[in-house]
Amino acid sequence: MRKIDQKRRGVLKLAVLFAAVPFVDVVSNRTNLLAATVSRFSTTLVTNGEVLTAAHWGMLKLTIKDVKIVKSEPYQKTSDIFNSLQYYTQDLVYAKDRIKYPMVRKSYLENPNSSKPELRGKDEWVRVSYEEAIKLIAGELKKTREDRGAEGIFAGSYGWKSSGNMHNSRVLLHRFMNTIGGFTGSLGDYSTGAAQVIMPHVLGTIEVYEQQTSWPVVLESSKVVVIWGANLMRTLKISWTSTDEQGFKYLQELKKSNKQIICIDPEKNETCTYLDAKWVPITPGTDVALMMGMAYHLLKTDNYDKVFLDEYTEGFDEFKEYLLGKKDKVAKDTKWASKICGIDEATIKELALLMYNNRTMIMAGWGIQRAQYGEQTHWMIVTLASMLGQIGLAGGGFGFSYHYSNGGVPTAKGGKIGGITSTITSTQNTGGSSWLEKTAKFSFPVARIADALLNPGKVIEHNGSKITYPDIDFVYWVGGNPMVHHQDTNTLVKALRKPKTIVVNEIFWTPTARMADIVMPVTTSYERDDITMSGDYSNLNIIPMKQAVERQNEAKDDYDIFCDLAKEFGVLKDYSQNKTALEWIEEFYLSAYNQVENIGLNIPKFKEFWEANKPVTFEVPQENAEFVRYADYREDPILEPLGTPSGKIEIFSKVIENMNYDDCKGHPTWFEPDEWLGMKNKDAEFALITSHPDHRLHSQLNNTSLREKYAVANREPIFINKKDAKSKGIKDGDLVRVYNKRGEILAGAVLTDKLKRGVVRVDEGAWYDPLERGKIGTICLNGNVNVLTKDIPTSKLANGNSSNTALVNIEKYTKKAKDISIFKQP
Ligand code: PGD
Repeated sequence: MRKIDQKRRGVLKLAVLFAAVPFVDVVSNRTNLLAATVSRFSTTLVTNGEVLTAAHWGMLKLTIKDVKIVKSEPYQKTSDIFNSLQYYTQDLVYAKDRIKYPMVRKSYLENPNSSKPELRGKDEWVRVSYEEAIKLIAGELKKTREDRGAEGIFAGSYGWKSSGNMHNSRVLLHRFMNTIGGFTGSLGDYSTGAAQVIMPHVLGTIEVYEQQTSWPVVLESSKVVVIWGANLMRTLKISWTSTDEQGFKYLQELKKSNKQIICIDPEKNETCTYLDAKWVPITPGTDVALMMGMAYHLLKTDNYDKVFLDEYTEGFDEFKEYLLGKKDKVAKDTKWASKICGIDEATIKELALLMYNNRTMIMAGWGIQRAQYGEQTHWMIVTLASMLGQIGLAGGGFGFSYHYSNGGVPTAKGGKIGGITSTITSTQNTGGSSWLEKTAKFSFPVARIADALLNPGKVIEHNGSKITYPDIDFVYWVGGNPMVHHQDTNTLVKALRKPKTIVVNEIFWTPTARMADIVMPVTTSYERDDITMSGDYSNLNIIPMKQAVERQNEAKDDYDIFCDLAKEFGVLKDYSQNKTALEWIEEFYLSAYNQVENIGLNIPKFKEFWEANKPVTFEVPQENAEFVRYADYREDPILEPLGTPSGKIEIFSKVIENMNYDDCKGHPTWFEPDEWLGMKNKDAEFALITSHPDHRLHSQLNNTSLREKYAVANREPIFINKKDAKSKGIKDGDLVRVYNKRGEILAGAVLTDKLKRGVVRVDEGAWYDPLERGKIGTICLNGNVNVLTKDIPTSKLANGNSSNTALVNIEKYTKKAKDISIFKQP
């Protein structure tokens, strides 16, 4: 194996890329907490100069002029790949649609007991004082708690919030709710809803959020790289903490390598184009059928690793029976597969043999499991990879996180900062996958929210157990935008009419804030102190996120709001531990400081770090650069068993089989989705894919001037194959009505030959802008794709979301369209 240049081994250094920042004309920062004690020292604002900060989209250098942000740019570059998200901080801070003051829906303010919930989304708003808003929230929360207990309060509050281990709004909300007696929360997430539940049965680990075989190993050892339903060029622009952009660097090296790169995808996406890879266009939702065709061919031609299957897997024989069609009389051969997935038999066979005969890394994305029966995709990838027999070998096997948060970037040796915790007794670091922590008293799968609100008392199956939906009457949402992120918006509007009270802490007048009864104005992360690390897997940098500008209008930090609510409940001391945000931040830093000291290295003391305006950067030890996932298991399956019942990779799972579900059997299975291109009696013509956007983080940044670079006819773009568009009389730039039985949206046409015929793409994340506010079924003027998607669970096993299982019709929109108004004050 190639050795990585490690000249800087064992030495920690402060990054010196950032020149000294002139902290002149300093304005003192007010500590806005009504209740917590004052910090020992406080941040001073820069009047003119530069401030380092961080967002999900990377480390940013902000230029401040007269105490205002005038410029935002990347702090450093790692490759030639452009990250469009990094230039719009000032648009966010000074956005026209900032929530300026606490606001209450008129009918709710008049009488919370009879508040006309059908007016949510269209009622007038009334400005109230901050103190009045706090009292109103606390009073109604107390009433619901007395009437219904913790079960009646939903604070699952899913969302990507902002970076920062202190102002982690969802955790702050959970901490508050736990301090006053608990709440109903949610299980899992929208990203990997299906895979994260099935993988523990198959591999004994969640797998999707684990470190990958390191990129240097892939570059050294893989001959073939198969990118299966992933678009790294887009998704590596962001990270759960803050992207270190090291993945871009490796992508650039992959481009320069002479490896054979294949992209299996309905679209020749940016990554496929950048890497000049071979594009294998596939019908959406049929990857399992393709993999089964490949598996069948390997089996029939005796090109599969029997030794690996015997030693490291469980239940291949049961799967083999199914593959050969012993029971259902359907052989999953290449002819069968080709008919379903739209890829010719020769290509299927060629792919299978290429992957068997060469060291192959399968880099799979998550969009393919965000579909009905999504559990099957990743299970089948593991099964196919087991037949190839390269799991645990350098550059072989599979990786489910190369496209996310820079998975595969070697982990640095240093310390991890702490983070605010969701209970006052826990001390765990909530920086990483904090949203997966089970902190609530009662929970249901996150994407069942509309179903749960609409059907209290309903019992659902979930991963071998039964869950009863609680009767929710109070919803508190922070740091998320369900009116954009949840499937089937019209059903969600109906569901959000059920609870008595909805409170939202938000920065902007998002579609979700507009559906609330009480809205609390929140600071952006540039108006408060915080701290984060970059690189969720690499742990490369600790970044100070010092307040850059004054809080705008009456915006408060979520921490302030929850401290003041905690005061109303008499639990402020427990909640805040009498600490200001900066004191917490210092403590989080100290946690890393101590870890670093324990391994004989050193980093600056907190004050020095905080005032230096530079990240602390850690070194990567050589052994981490050589990491091969599952090498230990391969080396010694007896001493290093997997966490499955058999200790092996479970191609057949007795546990799942015993659940007796009709939509998830004991081995990978092809299930025909409710809506797909190959179905009989289709009631719509095109398969809809809803990828993650290139120029947003979900819905974040849709309200900035970056939108002007991609909006078409001032709407979200719809990408249509040129021939399909011609058959519908649609031209580039036309306004298009996209519709199905669930709803309709307007979108702007972009014609392309990079999409498989019969497929259209509208990215998720455009803000819902209904023609008639608050009305169910009205057209969305801005093109929120979830108006069209299906709100069904992936299966009874995982209950993940099925956002890529939908058919739509398209037509040129010839009427005069109303202009969008969602990015203005309501
Ligand atoms: P964001 O746009 O990031 O989307 O859904 P998510 O709700 O996470 O929303 C975050 C919100 O938090 C923004 O409105 C932002 O203003 C607010 N916010 C930011 N910082 C703070 C803060 O400090 N305090 C408070 N109170 N608020 C803050 C994303 C979800 O969408 C995800 S993760 C996935 S993977 C799904 N993907 C798809 C998909 O592929 N296809 C479809 N059709 N639908 C999807 N939905 C899901």
